Amino acid sequence: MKTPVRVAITGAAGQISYSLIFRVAAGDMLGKDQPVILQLLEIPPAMEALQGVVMELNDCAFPLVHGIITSDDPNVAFKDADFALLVGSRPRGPGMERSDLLKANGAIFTVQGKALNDNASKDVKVLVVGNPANTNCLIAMKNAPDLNPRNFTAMMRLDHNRSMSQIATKTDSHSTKVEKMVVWGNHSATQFPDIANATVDGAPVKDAVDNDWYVNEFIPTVQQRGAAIIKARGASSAASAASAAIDHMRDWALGSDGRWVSMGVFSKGNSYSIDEDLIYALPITCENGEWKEVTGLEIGEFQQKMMNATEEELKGEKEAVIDLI
Ligand code: NAX
Repeated sequence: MKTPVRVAITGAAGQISYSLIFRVAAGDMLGKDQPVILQLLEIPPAMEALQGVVMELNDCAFPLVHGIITSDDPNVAFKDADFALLVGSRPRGPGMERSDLLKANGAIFTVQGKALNDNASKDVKVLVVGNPANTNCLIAMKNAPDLNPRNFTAMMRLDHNRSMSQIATKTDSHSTKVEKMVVWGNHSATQFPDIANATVDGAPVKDAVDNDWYVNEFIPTVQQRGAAIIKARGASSAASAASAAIDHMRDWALGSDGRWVSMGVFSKGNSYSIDEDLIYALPITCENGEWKEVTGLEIGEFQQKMMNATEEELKGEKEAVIDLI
């Protein structure tokens, strides 16, 4: 049996975590042979609800769970963490401007960045899910100067998975047959799901679908999918977001087997002329616990325009929190 690893999850009493924690505990993220110690963070008003989650976790008698720690102190929850999934964040309240939301979350992620810096394993793998995920990730990263910036990533995998599913349905194939999909930029409505390199059953997707569908249906459907789910379900994506977080961390930790995935990563040194001080989603492969940018892709005029738009939004978000980073 392997030595247990420590997995910290924030927003642990929230709806995404209600799917996520149980899948981590079942071994879906790190493998069926990897024991875990769960370190769950919440804010004081949600600690009672979190105790209910812990009771259910205990009732599952998961063989891989070797300990459960709960806390409302990030210094406790991140102690020696090998993995940190930052799910908890402040939702947008009535009348709240986007800049207010950025600032309210900024306050959370400065504290959590410092707590990771001071307490987590130096190799901690951090995934930020809580929105605005890319900018929250940038804030956490900047507040953790002793950790490698490459340890910090933002979740774009839900957008990536949504794209693959839409293509599979359109081409009457299966999502496992879709490869080399890229979602660039911000996890927001400016994200750019790009099929220029994508293949389905080994053949170019752009030959299998018409350009009008791609530009006027596919891209807006993926960009607006979160809103469509809220409209249908009366609540935001939860199980699919948890599943994407599992996919992201599993591939990062255990490798993507040469498959391209989309991850929001620190843009320093990127090969696509993107501003070097953002968390921007790029095409990535993972091997030996490291992520690597897919380089050398040709960027056409339409792609450049779409990539610039999402970059501009990220620059604007960064400006709104500049005093926190
Ligand atoms: P919920 O409101 O159900 O849960 C959030 C939990 O976080 C609450 O229990 C709250 O008490 C806790 N929390 C708030 N501040 C905290 C802090 N400082 N420390 C620890 N816990 C804290 O939201 P849920 O539906 O679970 O969504 C969580 C976040 O994921 C939201 O910001 C949401 O917008 C974001 N999403 C991100 C996605 C992505 O692809 N990156 C997709 C899904 C989701 O929309």
